[in-house]
Amino acid sequence: MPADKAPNALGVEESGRRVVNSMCGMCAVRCPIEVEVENGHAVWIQGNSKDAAMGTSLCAKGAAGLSFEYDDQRPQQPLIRSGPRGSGQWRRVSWDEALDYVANGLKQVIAEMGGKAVAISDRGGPFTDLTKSFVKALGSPNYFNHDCTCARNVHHAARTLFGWGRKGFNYDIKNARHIVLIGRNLLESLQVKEAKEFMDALDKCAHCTYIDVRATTTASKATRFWQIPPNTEYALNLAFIHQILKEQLYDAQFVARWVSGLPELARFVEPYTPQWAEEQTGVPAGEIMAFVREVAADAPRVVFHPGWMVARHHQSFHTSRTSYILNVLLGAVESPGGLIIAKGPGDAGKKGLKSLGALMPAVEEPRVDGIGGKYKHWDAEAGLLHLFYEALETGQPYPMGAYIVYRHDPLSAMPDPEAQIKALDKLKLLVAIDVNYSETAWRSDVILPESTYLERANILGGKNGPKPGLVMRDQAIAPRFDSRPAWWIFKELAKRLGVGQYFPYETIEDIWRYQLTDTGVELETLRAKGSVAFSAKPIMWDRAEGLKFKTPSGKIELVSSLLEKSGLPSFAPYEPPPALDPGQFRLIFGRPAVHAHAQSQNNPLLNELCSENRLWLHPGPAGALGLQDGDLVEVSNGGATVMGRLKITPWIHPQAGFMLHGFGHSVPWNTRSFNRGMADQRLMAGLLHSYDPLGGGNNLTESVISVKKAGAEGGK
Ligand SMILES: Nc1nc2c(c(=O)[nH]1)N[C@H]1C(S)=C(S)[C@@H](COP(=O)(O)OP(=O)(O)OC[C@H]3O[C@@H](n4cnc5c(=O)[nH]c(N)nc54)[C@H](O)[C@@H]3O)O[C@H]1N2
Ligand SMILES: Nc1nc2c(c(=O)[nH]1)N[C@H]1C(S)=C(S)[C@@H](COP(=O)(O)OP(=O)(O)OC[C@H]3O[C@@H](n4cnc5c(=O)[nH]c(N)nc54)[C@H](O)[C@@H]3O)O[C@H]1N2
Ligand code: SF4
Ligand SMILES: [Mo]
Repeated sequence: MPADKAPNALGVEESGRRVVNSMCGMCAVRCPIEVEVENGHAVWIQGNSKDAAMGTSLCAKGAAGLSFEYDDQRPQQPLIRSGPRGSGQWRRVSWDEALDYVANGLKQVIAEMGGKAVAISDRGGPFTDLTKSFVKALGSPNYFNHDCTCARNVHHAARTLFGWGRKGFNYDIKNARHIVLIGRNLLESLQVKEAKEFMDALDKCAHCTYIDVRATTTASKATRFWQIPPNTEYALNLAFIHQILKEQLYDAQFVARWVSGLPELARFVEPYTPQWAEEQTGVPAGEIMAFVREVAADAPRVVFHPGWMVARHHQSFHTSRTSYILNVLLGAVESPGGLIIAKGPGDAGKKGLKSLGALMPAVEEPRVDGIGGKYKHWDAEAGLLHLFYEALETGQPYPMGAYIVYRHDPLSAMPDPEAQIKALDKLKLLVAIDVNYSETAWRSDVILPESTYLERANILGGKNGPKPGLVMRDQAIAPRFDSRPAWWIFKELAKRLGVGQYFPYETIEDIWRYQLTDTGVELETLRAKGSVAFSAKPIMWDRAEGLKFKTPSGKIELVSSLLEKSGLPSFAPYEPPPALDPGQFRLIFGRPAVHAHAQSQNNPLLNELCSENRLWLHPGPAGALGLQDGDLVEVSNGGATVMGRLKITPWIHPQAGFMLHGFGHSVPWNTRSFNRGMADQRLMAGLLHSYDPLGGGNNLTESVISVKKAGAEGGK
C-alpha cells in the first residue's frame, strides 16, 4: 500500500489529514479520544480536547493504541479449529464459511435444545444492547457479562440500599475534602478523568485515607496509609460506623429524612469497637478514632469509595455495603464532593436510545443461572457466569449447548481455568469474537476477528450521570485485515438463523438513526463532538425533599426489603479470615497502570514497559522460607503450580502474596507474552464455585498459596 494513500473507513482511497472523534478501546474505561488520520493511516491518538475533564491526556495503554493497531500478532481472518480444542491447529477461512459454520452449529443446538441453550457473555458497558438483543432474538434469556469477577458485589450492595446499582452514583472526587479508598488503587487501576480529578483534589489539600494490603502508587500520594491483613477491611468499616454513631457524628437531618433502619444498624454495630478492630486489622484504635473525627469534620465533602472490584472474598458485599452506609451517615449523597446520583435521559426530560430489541418478543424462559427465579436478590440483567459453569457441569436446570464469548476472556478472568475447560468441553459450540488471541479464543471452535476500535464503529451508547447523554465510537481507519465490526457479525448471524427481520440494517448509520429515533438528537451533532449531553448543567436534586430512591419504601434501606424478602440478613457478623499455616500466604492481585487485564501483555510497547509479574512477599516470612529477592520460585495451590520470580518488599502485609494479574499466557502465537510471568487465575484452583453469598461475586482473594524455591523439595 503506498504510504501517501490508503482506503478510508468506507474503503475509498484517501489522502490528506483529518481528525475523528471516537472512544479509546485499549481498556473498558472507554475514554473519549481524537484520532488523527493521515493518508488513511492513524498517526496520533490523544484525549478528546473537547471534553474539559479529559483534556488531551491518555494513559500509557491508550497511548499504545497505534502499537496495537499496527501489530500483526492478532487474528487477521476467521479461523475454524482443525484439531482438538486447544491444540492450536486452525484453518483460515472466509467470513461466509465461518458464519455458516457458526450458524449451523447454533441451529443444531436450537433445534435439539431450544434457543435458551445458547449463551453469550461480553464485557458489559454502553454497547451491550447489541448482544442482549441478539440472544433475545434467539429466544434465550442467557446474556451474561464479566461482572461476577468485577463489580457485582458492589453493584448488588448498592441495590439493597438505594434500589439502583453501582452506576447509580458518580463520585465527585474533584470537590471532595476526604477520599477514603479501600483497595481502590485509582492511580494505577485507573480511569484517566478520575485519576486527574484525584490529583487535582490532593492539590487542593483534600485528605486521602488509603487502606490496602500493600503499598501502591495511590498509597504514596495518600495522607494516611493503613496496611492491613488481607480480607479484613470489613472490620474497619464496622468500627467506623460504630464510632460515628457512638459520637453522634452523623448527619441527623439527612438520616431522619431519607434513611430507614438506623436503630437496627446501631444495635448491630454495638460490639464492633475501635479496640476490637485493632485486634482484627492491626490499625491502632486511637488512629481509628482520630480518622473518624477527621472524616466527620470533612463531611459531607467525603467519598468512601465502595470499591470498583473491591477485595474479593465471601464478605465483600458487606465491605461495599458498609462503605455506602458510611457515605449515607455522613450525608455525602447528592451534595458536592460526595456521591452524586446519576441521572438518566428521563431526568432531563428526554428519551434515551431505542433498543435494537424493542420490537422482538419478550423471552419467557427462565435464566439458566436461576436469577429472577430461585435467586431474587440478584440482578438478572447481567447474570452470574459462575452459575452458568455450574449449569454446564450439572446439566441443571437445563443443559446448555452453545456459548459465544464476545469481548470477554473467561479463561483469564474467571478462577480455575482447568475446571472451566472441563465444563466448556461439554458444549457443542464455543465461539470467540476477539481482537486478540485470548486464552478463551485459543480453546474455542471458531475465532471471529472483530475490527479494532480504530477500524470500526459501534452502536451508540447512553451515559448516565449529572449530565446524562450519549456517546459514540466512530470509525477512524479501514480494517488492516479481514475483520468485521460486531454489529455486522451479529446481523449476519441473525440472517442465517432466520431472525434477520430483527436486524434490518445495512450500515451502522442505519442503526444509529434507528437508535436516535426518540432522542431529538441529530446524528451530525453527535458526530461533531463524539458525545452529546441532554442537559447543559449538572442536574442536582433537592436534598431536602427531591431525592428519589428506587427501593420499595423510597428511602435508603439499611434493613433491605430486597434481602429480607429472600430471607437474607441485611447485616452480617464479621468473620475473620481462616488462619494460615506457616509458609502459607493469601494470594492477592491487582493491575499495573500500563496493562489492561490479560489483553495487553503482548502489545509491543506495553510489553517493553512490563513483560512479566513477580510474586511480592514480605521479608519476614520470605526469610523464614530461605528465599531471596529475585529467586525463581514455584507458587502452588490445589494442584496448580506456576513459576516466576520473587520480589521481597516490606510494603506488603506478611500474610499476603501479591502478583499483577494478566500474565503467564499460554498462546504461542502471542510471542512476546507467551509463558512470561505467572497466571494468578491458575492459582485460584477450586474457586470457580466459591462466591459471596449476598453479592454473588467470585471469591478471588480466597486462594491460599505455598511458595518454594524452584527445584527445591517440599513446600507444597
Ligand atoms: N485472577 C484475576 N481475575 C480477574 C481479575 C484479576 O485481577 N485477577 N480482574 C477482574 C476484572 S476487574 C475484570 S473487569 C475482568 C476482565 O476480564 P475480561 O472482561 O475478560 O477482560 P478484558 O481485558 O476487558 O477483555 C476481554 C477480551 O476482550 C478482548 N477485546 C479487547 N478489545 C476488543 C474489541 O474491541 N473487540 C472484541 N471483540 N474483543 C476485544 C481482549 O482481547 C480480551 O480477550 O477480569 C476479572 N478477573
Ligand atoms: N491500568 C489499568 N487500569 C484499570 C484496569 C486495568 O486492567 N488496567 N481495569 C479496570 C477495571 S475493569 C477495574 S474493575 C478497576 C479495578 O480497580 P481496583 O479495584 O482499584 O483494582 P485492583 O488493582 O484489582 O485492586 C486494588 C488493590 O486492592 C488491594 N487488595 C487486595 N486484597 C485486598 C484486601 O483484602 N483488602 C484491601 N484493603 N485491599 C486489598 C490490592 O493490593 C490492590 O492494590 O481498574 C480499572 N482500571
Ligand atoms: S484508561 Fe487508558 S486505556 Fe483505558 S480507555 Fe482511558 S486512555 Fe484508554
Ligand atoms: Mo473490572
